[in-house]
Amino acid sequence: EPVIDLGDAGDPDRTVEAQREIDYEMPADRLDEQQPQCPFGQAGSCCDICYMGPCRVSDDDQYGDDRGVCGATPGTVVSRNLYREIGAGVSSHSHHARESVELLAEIAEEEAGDFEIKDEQKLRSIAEDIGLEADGDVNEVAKAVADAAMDDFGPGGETLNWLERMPDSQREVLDEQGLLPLSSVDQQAARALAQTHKGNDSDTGHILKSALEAGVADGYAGLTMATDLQDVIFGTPSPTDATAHLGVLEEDQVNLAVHGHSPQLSEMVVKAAEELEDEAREVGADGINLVGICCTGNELAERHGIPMAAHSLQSELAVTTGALDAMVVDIQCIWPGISDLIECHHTRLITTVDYVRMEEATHIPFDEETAMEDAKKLVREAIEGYQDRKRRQKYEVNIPDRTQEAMVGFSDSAILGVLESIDPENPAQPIVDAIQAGQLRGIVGIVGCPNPKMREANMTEKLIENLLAADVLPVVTGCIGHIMAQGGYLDPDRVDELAGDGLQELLYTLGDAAGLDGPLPPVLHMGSCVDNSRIGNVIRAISEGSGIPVQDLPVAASAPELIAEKAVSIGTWALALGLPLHTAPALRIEASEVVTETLTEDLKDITGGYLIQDGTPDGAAEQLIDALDERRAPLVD
Ligand code: BF8
Repeated sequence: EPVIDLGDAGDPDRTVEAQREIDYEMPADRLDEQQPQCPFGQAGSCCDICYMGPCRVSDDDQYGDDRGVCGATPGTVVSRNLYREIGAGVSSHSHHARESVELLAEIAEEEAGDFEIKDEQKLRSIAEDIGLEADGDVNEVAKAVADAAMDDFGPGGETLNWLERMPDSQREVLDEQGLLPLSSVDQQAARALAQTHKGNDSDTGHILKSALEAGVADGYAGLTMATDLQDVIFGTPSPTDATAHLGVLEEDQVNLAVHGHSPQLSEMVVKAAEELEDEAREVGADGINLVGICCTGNELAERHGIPMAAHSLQSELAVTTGALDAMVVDIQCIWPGISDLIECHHTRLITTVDYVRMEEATHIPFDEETAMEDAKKLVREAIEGYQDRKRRQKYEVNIPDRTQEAMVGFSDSAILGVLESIDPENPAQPIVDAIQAGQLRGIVGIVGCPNPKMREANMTEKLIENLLAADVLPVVTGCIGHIMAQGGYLDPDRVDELAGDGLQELLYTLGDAAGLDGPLPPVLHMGSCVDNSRIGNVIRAISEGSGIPVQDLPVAASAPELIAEKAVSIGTWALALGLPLHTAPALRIEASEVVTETLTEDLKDITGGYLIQDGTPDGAAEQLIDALDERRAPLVD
């Protein structure tokens, strides 16, 4: 009997239940131990930015008094807390983007011998889009693009160069509203801390305005820049098949998981694993089984069809299988709990980035100049880990018998390519036609994380089933991509069962145009969390191709199992882009009536976007569908 009982393919996700059933302390156990969680924190009313506090400041007596010791109002405290979350998100994403910028600059100078430019066409189209010379020597174009990108981290011009990647109509809206971000994304991130320091900005509206600007900066000098340059260097994904769930681990192979977010590292590990296959065989393994966890899993699946072993909430479960010989991590979403498990498992945990260390991990720096050499060290750790496992036979190997096939890799260019094959003149037209014909009620980008608070109720799956039945097309990224893959929602064979009649017709038409033997899958996997930019690019193409401003399109966003500060900044970008945004759990704004009113109502007249909070799949689906219907009605009349 497997210790980790994840049920059979097609069953609801049992991640949380399975965690409770095994002996090690898991996220689900720790969540239980944390109950009841602090209501002041959840309402956003806790202010701990100075040592006269912590204060509890709220419009509602239940969550605190009406002023902090310094006189801060609930609006000040709540907006400041929110802005700090967004600041952390923009810092993370822009830092991620910057690594790709530096790598592209090195490639252009021929100083990164293990890397090359894979998608020259994309490089040239980005150059053209941001107003650079797009013809000529590829290295010169790459250098100009890298310089323009790096400019977005320095003093720069009036605003970010990467804002050219934004839909025109919405950039104008933001410009009119004075909501364009600062010219340096680093400055934008630093300002989130400076502005919210004790005794600086206490004007709630002004703080929220800055928070929105930070969200825009994240969307372009974070997400979009990262995806853009990653595609240039590693190739732009196209639809491909991948297998998901922990059952992808193989008892008789060297199991190596790459976990984090940087394709720089994972792509080099792919090559190193291929090269060292013989070394693995020499020690008796049947080969090297490279698998991906969380967003790295999405990146590797969309470009190579590499198995998607686990989302971030399952990363500890992956270790407890006893089959994982090494887990190599880079940045973001690496749960510290993994470190505890390493003490009693043979798995080698290896950190690679200077600012991400873990107590039980070995640190092997990954450097772009010595990339292949470093990647080989990482793979050899896994091979040694495998030998430990076979030598000691101390821990039982329990690989859950659960895998699921998935079609992944619907990049923006793949989707637009399919639409272009239907209407070469205007790829937006087939979508507008489908909306007007009632086949398509709208599109919802469902993004983000697997939160144990919502996971047990299968929040994402149920929300998505509701949307599909109502002819709404869900497009997904991040760990939601894993949830969908594991649940069989990325399987074209399930279109008839899951999608409403109109959406079925559309998916068959699109599948035909894509040259598939059947429909597109009911849910489109668009990549990692930075690949939310792909959703932004599709929205831009539809808006500019149809002449319909973004805020009038039946398009919305949802983070149904929000965890990370990064997800909050992505959501803020969606609000600035003019989209209705749903989150669950609710953003921490309840303690301030002004902030709640601004984000759920007033923002409609500023950016066109607004916030929807609902913790139930039925309620969330209903509100999202209402939001889409409201936008669709004028287009259909
Ligand atoms: O950036 S979905 S848990 S892995 S934050 Fe993290 Fe959330 Fe997963 Fe990717 Ni995104």
